[in-house]
Amino acid sequence: MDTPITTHTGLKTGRVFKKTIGRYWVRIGEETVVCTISSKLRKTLIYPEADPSSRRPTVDQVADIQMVDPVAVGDEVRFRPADDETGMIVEVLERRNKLSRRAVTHGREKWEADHKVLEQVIVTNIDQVVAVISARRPTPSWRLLDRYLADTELLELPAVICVNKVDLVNQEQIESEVQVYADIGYKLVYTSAIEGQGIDQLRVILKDRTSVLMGKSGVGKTTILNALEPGLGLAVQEVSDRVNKGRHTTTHLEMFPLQSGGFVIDTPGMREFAPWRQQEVNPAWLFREMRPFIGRCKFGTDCTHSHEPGCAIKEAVKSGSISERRYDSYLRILRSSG
Ligand SMILES: Nc1nc2c(ncn2[C@@H]2O[C@H](COP(=O)(O)OP(=O)(O)O)[C@@H](O)[C@H]2O)c(=O)[nH]1
Ligand SMILES: [Mg+2]
Ligand SMILES: [Zn+2]
Repeated sequence: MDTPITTHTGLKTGRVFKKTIGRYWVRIGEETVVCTISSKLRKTLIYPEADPSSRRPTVDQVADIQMVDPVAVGDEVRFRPADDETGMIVEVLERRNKLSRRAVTHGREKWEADHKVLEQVIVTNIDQVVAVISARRPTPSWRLLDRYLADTELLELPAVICVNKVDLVNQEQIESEVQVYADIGYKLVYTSAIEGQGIDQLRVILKDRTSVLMGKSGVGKTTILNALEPGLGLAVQEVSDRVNKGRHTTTHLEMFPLQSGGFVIDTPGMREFAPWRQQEVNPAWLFREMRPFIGRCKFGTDCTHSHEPGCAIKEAVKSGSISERRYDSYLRILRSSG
């Protein structure tokens, strides 16, 4: 990212919103420029952790370029425009954040051992996560929602919970079920993608931001996008069909520009994307209502809040100030990250 560029004259800055192997669609204002990347950028960034003197790229490594592509969807890039709506990316600007997962290695153990674990960047420079659940059909999976929220806390991003299909339920009832999330400070929006309720409110939330939609299949993400902007959901559907067939799946995720400004990214098939370096974070920190209690247990910061005596978090669960359902989700995440 700190590659010095000889001259910035004639360079433009835009946002990568879509890519295939070796081609990048860059949005600049209302325009789209299809770019390649400079070989210098490619060489600089493919092996970021490697000691440059210790190895030379082999054919095998080059074949895996798409896994460690230096340019990700969401990146702000500087490119040199040609005169025919194409260009060449010469620099990736510093990323504000990124949604990553551990890369699939396709059984190339030797390669993996050489490089330790590879990070597969899915999308960068995100402003918020919209966790979509449906009030019914399918009934809400609180555990999954809590996982999305924990993943979002890991990214230090704001999360909005979108409760869709409210036309199928008594709204008071679903509101009381999700009240716990409002109590701990998450923003909630109730929508019916079919009847149009809440869609204007959601549009305001998405405007001028880069939003990642998370939610299991069937909750209505595609329908919501269609309600926001006719045709958008359709485009997303095509991408997810492609994604489900592809081998290097998630690298092909696409950000969709919204007419009112901003981008939205659907994440089909990403129920558990095993966020990068989750193990280094104290899982209790990812449950925002637990934060005030961290360090107050008998065993201080060594407490895992699971079996230890004198645990401030378990006491808070007992007294009702932390929801049992949330605590249960915490235990699951604790065990899976152990
Ligand atoms: N009743 C009702 N059905 C909805 C609503 N939103 C989506 N659906 C239906 O739920 C099903 C799944 O929707 P889809 O958008 O494909 O979900 P996705 O997998 O999250 O993209 C479809 O049959 C939709 O018509 C809604 O607000 N109310
Ligand atoms: Mg869909
Ligand atoms: Zn504890």
